[in-house]
Amino acid sequence: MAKQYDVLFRLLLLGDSGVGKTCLLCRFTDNEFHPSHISTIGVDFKMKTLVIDGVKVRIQIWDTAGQERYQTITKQYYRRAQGIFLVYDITSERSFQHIMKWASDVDEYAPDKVQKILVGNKSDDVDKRQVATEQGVKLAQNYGMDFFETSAFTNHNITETFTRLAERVLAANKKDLDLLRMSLNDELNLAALEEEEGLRDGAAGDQQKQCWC
Ligand SMILES: Nc1nc2c(ncn2[C@@H]2O[C@H](COP(=O)(O)OP(=O)(O)OP(=O)(O)O)[C@@H](O)[C@H]2O)c(=O)[nH]1
Ligand SMILES: [Mg+2]
Repeated sequence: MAKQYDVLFRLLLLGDSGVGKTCLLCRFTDNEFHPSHISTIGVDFKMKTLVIDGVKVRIQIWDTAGQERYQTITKQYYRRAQGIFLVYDITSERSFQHIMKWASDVDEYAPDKVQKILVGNKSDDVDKRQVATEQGVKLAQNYGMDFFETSAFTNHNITETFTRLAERVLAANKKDLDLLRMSLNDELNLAALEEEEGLRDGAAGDQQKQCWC
């Protein structure tokens, strides 16, 4: 099977319900925007490949539910994340205050090496702004994170934000890249094997399985 990427990273979108996590992801992967809010249930993911410094980076972006009742499920995904978007809504002071809570959950459940980025979404909605850009800048500085204000609606800073986090993750994992490549190969080999077995089983149809021993 031809290798279509060099490395695979898992990124996680976190933040209160309604801040625009799903819209950010849809804009980034499909260049679409949905004006209605349909709360995400549990978790879902989308994939995209970026080329960073000549490395083909496949990113699997997990979109989580901001609603509290799903957070037990969400926390199970922290452990496997290499990068995390902490998203608030610039028109919601409350969602900004809650970033502290999300960040402390990340400290508790995610690997130490996880890379984080702060995102203030809905930058287009200037009339309803409750969180000044400087507040975002300051919070990000306190946490040692990069910071972007974005708009899934106008496509402002979307590619920049996703690319920056992927770059950070790649840099943080540079030393382990060979190991990751190996595990990726394992995954691909396993997938190819499963595919092959599936085909073989399919081809066998109703025939009785033969013993190879
Ligand atoms: N003006 C504006 N509205 C946005 C933007 N991003 C999202 N929205 C709107 O905000 C609402 C919530 O967006 P979602 O992406 O569903 O929010 P979410 O964070 O995924 O919410 P949960 O799945 O419940 O956690 C929707 O009505 C979107 O249309 C943006 O950049 N600008
Ligand atoms: Mg959602």
